[in-house]
Amino acid sequence: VQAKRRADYQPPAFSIATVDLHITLHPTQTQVISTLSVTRNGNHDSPLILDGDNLSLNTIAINGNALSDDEYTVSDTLLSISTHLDEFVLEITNTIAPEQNKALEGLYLSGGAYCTQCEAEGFRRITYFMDRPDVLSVYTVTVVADKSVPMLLANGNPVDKGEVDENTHFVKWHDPHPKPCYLFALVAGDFDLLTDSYTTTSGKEVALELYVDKGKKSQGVFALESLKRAMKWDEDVFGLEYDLDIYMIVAVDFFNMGAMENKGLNVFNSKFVLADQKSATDDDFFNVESVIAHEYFHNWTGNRITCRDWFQLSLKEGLTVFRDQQFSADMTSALSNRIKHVRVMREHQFAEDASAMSHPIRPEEVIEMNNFYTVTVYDKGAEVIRMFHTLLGPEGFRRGMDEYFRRHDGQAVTCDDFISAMQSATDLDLTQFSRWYSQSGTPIITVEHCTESAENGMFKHTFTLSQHTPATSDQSEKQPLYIPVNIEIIDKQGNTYTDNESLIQNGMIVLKDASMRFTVNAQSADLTPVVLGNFSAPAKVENPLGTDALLTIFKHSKDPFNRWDAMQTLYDRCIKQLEASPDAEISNDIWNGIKQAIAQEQDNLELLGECLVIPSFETLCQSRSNINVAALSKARKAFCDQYARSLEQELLNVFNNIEQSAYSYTQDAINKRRCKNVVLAHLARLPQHESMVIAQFDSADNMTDTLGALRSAQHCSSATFDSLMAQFEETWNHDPLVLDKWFALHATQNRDDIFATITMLCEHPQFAMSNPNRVRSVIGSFAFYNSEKFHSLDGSGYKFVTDYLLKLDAVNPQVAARIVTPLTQWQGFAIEHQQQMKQQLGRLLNHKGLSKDVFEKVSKSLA
Ligand code: B3K
Ligand code: ZN
Repeated sequence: VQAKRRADYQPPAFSIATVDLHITLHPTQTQVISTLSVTRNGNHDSPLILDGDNLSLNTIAINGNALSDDEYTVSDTLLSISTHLDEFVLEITNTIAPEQNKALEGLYLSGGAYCTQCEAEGFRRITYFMDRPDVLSVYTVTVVADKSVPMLLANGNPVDKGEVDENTHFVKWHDPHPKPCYLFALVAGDFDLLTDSYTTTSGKEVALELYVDKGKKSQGVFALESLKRAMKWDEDVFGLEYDLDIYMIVAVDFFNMGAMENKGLNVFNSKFVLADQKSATDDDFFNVESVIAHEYFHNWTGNRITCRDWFQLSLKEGLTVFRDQQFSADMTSALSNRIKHVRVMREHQFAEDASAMSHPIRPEEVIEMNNFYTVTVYDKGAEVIRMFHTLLGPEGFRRGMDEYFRRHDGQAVTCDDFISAMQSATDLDLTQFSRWYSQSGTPIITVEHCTESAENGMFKHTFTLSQHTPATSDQSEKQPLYIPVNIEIIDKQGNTYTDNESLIQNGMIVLKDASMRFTVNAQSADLTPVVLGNFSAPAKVENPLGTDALLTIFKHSKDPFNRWDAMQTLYDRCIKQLEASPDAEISNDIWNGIKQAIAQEQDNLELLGECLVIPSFETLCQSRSNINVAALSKARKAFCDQYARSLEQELLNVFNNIEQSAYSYTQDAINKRRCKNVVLAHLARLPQHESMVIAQFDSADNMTDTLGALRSAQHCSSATFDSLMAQFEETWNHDPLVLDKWFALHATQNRDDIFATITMLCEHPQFAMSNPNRVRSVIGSFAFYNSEKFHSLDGSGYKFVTDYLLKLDAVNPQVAARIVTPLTQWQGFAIEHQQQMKQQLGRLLNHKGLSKDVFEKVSKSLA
């Protein structure tokens, strides 16, 4: 297996101006006729090399003449054609079998419907082509099928339709915008259709069509409304309008990821389309809106301007994630969005950086591109875009974006092209900043603080900020980064200070050397520096603040995010204390501090709810090394138990003061439900409050509260949990998306018979290994979130997951490669864990026929 390197990029040897596809659908014998107009680029006599994967080639002709055997060679992965012509029409016919395609890449059947997934390199599983994002072509596609398949869709606008014969019909589509083949899509099936329309600012009318499984129409309404909000927002904030007459979204049940931004024809995992009050939680609604927006925003950042090569993936993904985050913040609330995204960074991205898969947001080396749709490329990529936004300000950022579109509309470009467009909009020199694209790893910012007394009862405070990025598996040398550090200096009364040198500007200081120093004069001997406020850069902070200082931040920081963050640090501290001495009791001072915090925020349920969340086990792992899982889980559990006992009265008050009202999906109602359910989960740890959990389960009129009760029941007696789960299953047996929640709750239970439980789940009539949503909800939830059982010291959890992955890999390598992640992240754990994890990784590596997806991650983690 050969890795590709970013440094080896060569421009394409040929261009393909137009692609004409004629596809006759059949489960095992789909026929593809592809007619390409090809032009040689420049002066060379290299053959035309096309990618192909799992295809059976039938015929090849150039300008109407069939090629003889010595004019081409064909292998498992390539078709090489020798010709001296500089311009010619190439016609290829081949056959594929969508029904046998369980990897869900290329053309496959989802339920009864045909659909495609081409990004990153799936088009080569449909026909021979230069399957790379810098070959842009205008597509005309004719879809032919039996009339039992009534709806035939492809990119662009429908231009013709009719009958082929009595039983067969066709629809012809034309997409005027040149695009790379990864944006090609075809869908054919029988759906329920929701229609709507949207008029752009400049007066263009766009038909909106949403295709869902029969009977699910009412669950598509919210997605369609979200789409219109996204279209409006992109016009208002970036001046970007939609550019075709029709925008289609299709929801399918079998899908490897969230959704796909194919030009004019998005294909979605039904999980990110279908939502109603009864079956979807507030989080589900949120996710639907943000994924709908994300794919829509790709129309400009991704489709109109695409990537030159796959190493540039963050060009479209980091930028589009940033755009969807800004949209969600505008639609819902900035604070809860920021907290949500920072949690993802700390829980998952930091873990990736600390693992053998560590890579810069623009990777240097790739074996299987699908492995690089990572939290680093996406979420850290978005944090890097956010820093541009912070440094340039909203107007500067907008100028940079405008320039980016002005320069590159219709092109396939690089991250450097983006940086250079941003550079044109600012006086700052972005040269050092651009290291964020090439350097991997999580920088650590350390804070030192010295206090001396000066004249007139004043004190001089000297602060030193330093940065260093620990070596990562892919890169041993690290250089200083250009880091915008949001900073607040406060005293116990809440007075704020700035530095004598005026290095702090608008609450921001730029740290670009290994370290920097500034001084503050104050009457107080006791100042608290709040460093990296609002997570102004994707970094860790080591700031040796006492619990007093953390509570001061909670009381006085202007930024609610920083108040939340101080609370998280405080909890982390307490848990560390319990790890060191398991029987210790957290001091009353701390409980009193938290009680005051609760009192202070009692009217701000949004912040209060978030502040009452204890950091997840996975987040705690990122500030620890040599982790003994049982000890850390025990400490976290002990803290949660003490928390519930010590704050029982306050928690009950919060719960009881939140008034119940009929369900509505508004920010205010969401905040209330969120806060109430966070509190309920704490109280559920006290046996006397089990009845509250049951009462909520019985009376809930929406999925958020039902699921909140079930999650809380995970802390109740197993009799209660089992009985609520059984009722839930009976109610929701017919709805696989809801059942996924039930699967996940079972799989994350810390119980001794967990493997028997999971085995049973896998035999559930609604479970199928071929369906990624089911596999993620059972096996994925177990591996990612059942830390105690996954990391059992006898190795049973690792072995269980490995046994499963060995089977799954043969069916769907992409999903297998996702779920193997926790196993490859052994670095932070104690040696006893590491040995067991590596043993299972070794079994994977030795497996005959292992996919290159899993091979890449496993071999790296054992290297
Ligand atoms: N661009 C797709 C992801 C494709 C993943 C390929 N394995 C969805 C998105 O990011 O919008
Ligand atoms: Zn995307």
